[in-house]
Amino acid sequence: MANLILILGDQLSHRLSALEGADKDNDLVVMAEVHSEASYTNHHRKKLVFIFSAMRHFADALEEDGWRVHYQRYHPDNPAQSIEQVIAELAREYQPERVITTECGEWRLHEQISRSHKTLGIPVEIRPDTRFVCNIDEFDRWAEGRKQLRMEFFYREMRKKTGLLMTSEGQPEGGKWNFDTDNRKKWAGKPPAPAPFREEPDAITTEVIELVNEYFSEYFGTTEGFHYAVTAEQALVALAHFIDFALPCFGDYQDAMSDNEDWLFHSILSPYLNTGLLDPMEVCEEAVRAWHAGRAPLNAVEGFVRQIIGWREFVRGIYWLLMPGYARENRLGNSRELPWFYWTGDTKMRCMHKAIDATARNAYAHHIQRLMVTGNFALLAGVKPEAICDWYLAVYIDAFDWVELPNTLGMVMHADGGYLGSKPYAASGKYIQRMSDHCQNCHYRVQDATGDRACPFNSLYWHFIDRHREDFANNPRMTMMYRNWDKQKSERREALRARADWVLANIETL
Ligand code: FAD
Ligand code: DLZ
Repeated sequence: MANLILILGDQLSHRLSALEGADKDNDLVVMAEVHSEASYTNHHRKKLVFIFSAMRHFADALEEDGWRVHYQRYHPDNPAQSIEQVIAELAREYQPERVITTECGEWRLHEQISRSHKTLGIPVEIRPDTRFVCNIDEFDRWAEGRKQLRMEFFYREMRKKTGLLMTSEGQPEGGKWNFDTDNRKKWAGKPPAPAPFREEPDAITTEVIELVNEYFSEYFGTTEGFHYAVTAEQALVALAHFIDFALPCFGDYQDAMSDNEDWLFHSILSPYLNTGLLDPMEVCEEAVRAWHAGRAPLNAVEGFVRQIIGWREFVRGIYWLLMPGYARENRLGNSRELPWFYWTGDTKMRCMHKAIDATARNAYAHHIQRLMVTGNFALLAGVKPEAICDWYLAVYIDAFDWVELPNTLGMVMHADGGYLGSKPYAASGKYIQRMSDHCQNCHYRVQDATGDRACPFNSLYWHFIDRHREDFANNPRMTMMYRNWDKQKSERREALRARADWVLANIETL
């Protein structure tokens, strides 16, 4: 045999760089469901079902395409419990010339794979991941020498590079790079939000659901109602579903939240993009085609394209630029443990309950719930970055370290000092009231900041501003907040501090 080709659970693409130029007759593709990957965090059970089922479908597709595949199914008694052990066993058995793989999406595993040639005694070739628009070296070059890294400027480069939404004169379509100011409408039930795309479990997925129920019964969430796509063909139908039914309103209601709609007008494509079932360029090109055909407005299509070639690529660049030190950042000095209700949803704060409950049922919550509800609360309460990062890594079907960490540690927790935003996304209950209908059904009163029933976000917001004066008072984008805080009467400030202290001391009872 010539080579072992290692394909990881989030590398399910026939165009994967590790497969380029490979020899179907002599090389052996290796895929493995292993305990070490399934247990490094309290993965949502739907995430485990999704990954294992998509891996099994992909292995079958490779075999149909003529590849030789060694596939290890999960069992707690398998002798090889990690990727390294699986490769070591096969290397002993087949004596290949080398191992070929594609850059992986986690520093932890990247370290293991890059060191493995020492124990294996054969070369391990790690190829660039060409599924991204911007490769790691290109991002490093873009970042070099810049005082500040701002997504907006990076995004413009990616628009020019890809030609997406660019005129033939090299200008942005519609005369503007960014239509975000049009994208902040509250949603009041109309137009109705489309039902999400559903793929009913086939025999492979059903078998995996049984496996996860048997061996991962203690893990977060539920396998019930699993409806995600698990093949590239199904993911393309999910993309078409989004373009037809949700994209036209994606922009308008991008920041909205609802008490009774889990998905609103979001695409629910991140699981497929992150595992290779969909290609980011094909997704963006399909959205742009919809705009050309008059099926979706420019503010929606530009907003959607920006999330993918802007934010998604930017956070990956930041991750590989700053790891491994990045994961240890805690510039705001937080020390609080994660409140237990993040795992149970058992809280009287309606917005938090709704976001966590949707997360437990679906392994999904949309961006504004992640950023402005569960994230905002953790920021205001001063939760330790590593604790909240581990929660986000566990509970979402689309969570992989390269994308989860910068979003949580950077965008939400501002623990990196501001790569993902020039000011923290801290907000009081007023923001949640403006963008949702949660507050009208809440135990707490959003109009109050002090008193027993006052919305906890309100006093916590001022507590955050107050306790981080040294960190933010000189930030021009925060001047107004400090002015507002300082001009309140001292008795009012004391009452707000006292309420926040009570909230923090009794956080588990909220
Ligand atoms: P849509 O709203 O339909 O957006 C379209 C696509 O844009 C997404 O599928 C995604 O690929 C991309 N995108 C949008 N925003 C971002 C972003 N900030 N960073 C990277 N890509 C983005 N996204 C993940 O894919 N995995 C994660 O583990 C993850 N963790 C997050 C943690 C926190 C605290 C926050 C605030 C955001 C996180 N995000 C993560 C980003 C974003 O919330 C999800 O990509 C999005 O909610 C996925 O749902 P969707 O496909 O319906 O997205
Ligand atoms: C997330 C995950 C899980 C749950 N299980 C596996 C697995 O059994 N085998 C595998 O190859 N990959 C798995 N993954 C994905 C990896 O943990 C890791 O996040 C990515 O491969 C990083 O690129």
